[in-house]
Amino acid sequence: RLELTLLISVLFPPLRPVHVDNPHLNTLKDDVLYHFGLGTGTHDLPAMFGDVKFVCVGGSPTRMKAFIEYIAGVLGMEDPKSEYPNICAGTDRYVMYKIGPVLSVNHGMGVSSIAIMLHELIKLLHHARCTDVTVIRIGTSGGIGLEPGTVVVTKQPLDDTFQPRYAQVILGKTVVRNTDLDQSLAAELLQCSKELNQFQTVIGNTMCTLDFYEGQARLDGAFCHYTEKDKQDYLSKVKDAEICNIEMESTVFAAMCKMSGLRAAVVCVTLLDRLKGDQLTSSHECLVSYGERPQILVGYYIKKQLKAK
Ligand code: R2B
Ligand code: URA
Repeated sequence: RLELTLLISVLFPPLRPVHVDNPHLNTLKDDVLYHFGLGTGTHDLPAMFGDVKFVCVGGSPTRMKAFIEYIAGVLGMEDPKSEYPNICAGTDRYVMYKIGPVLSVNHGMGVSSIAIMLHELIKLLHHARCTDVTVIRIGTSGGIGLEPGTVVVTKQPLDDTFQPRYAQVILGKTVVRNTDLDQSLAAELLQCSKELNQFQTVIGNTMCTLDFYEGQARLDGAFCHYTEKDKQDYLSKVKDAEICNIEMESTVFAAMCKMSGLRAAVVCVTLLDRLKGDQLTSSHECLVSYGERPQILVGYYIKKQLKAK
């Protein structure tokens, strides 16, 4: 009997819903997703989004539009008119595109911007009754001792004191949340990069900061009250913490995906080596082509997953 139960659970794994954990939502007649320009009273969310299985998020609106066009090609689902309407056209805060089971959303820069987007994204997926959703952040970052253009799959997001946590003040008290990501998903992405064999990919810790300049030990902001040596000492500690790259969203991204039961990963390309400098001096074309690497890796992963079904 036990064997039969096991067999059934392997053949028909239970569907994983998207959790919201907020009793107050039940008291709302309609839920307005203000920054998306969507809502349960105005849009049929299950019809619009019920089939979503992969959500890719990234900072820039242009990159997330380019991603949906790229993924349409990878999956052979190009629109003959090549038109991919922005689902969030009713607002200019975020953009959202969909092709088949793939949703592409931008999140702006920094933890506060991505947190607002994720509250509404998680509610959207919940209202749409989506199941078994994987969310991947495809982004850019500063590398630590890596050749620019290297892709980093995050093992553990750390805060700027190298702790695996996301701390937020709620009702005047600091609430600390865990930043664990899905390790099997990270391993699958690394395996995909080996199969692709197009660019260097590593797995390592990612440090998330609140600022691009002083928060990332840069010497080129409007203010800087430390020396070059102070900066190098700090970056040596960053390296000792096995941090491969620095960006600005991974901790809250991991924390919120974990709380809602979403399988999540962070895949960021490094645009420069922070041990060698602060300014982004590579050409625009070079930076754009680096920015395509996480898209290529995640596109390959999604195609592989859909083929296996
Ligand atoms: C990476 O790049 C942006 C800053 O330039 C920020 O959103 C991040 O995490
Ligand atoms: N994004 C960051 O947050 N830091 C960098 O150095 C580059 C991109």
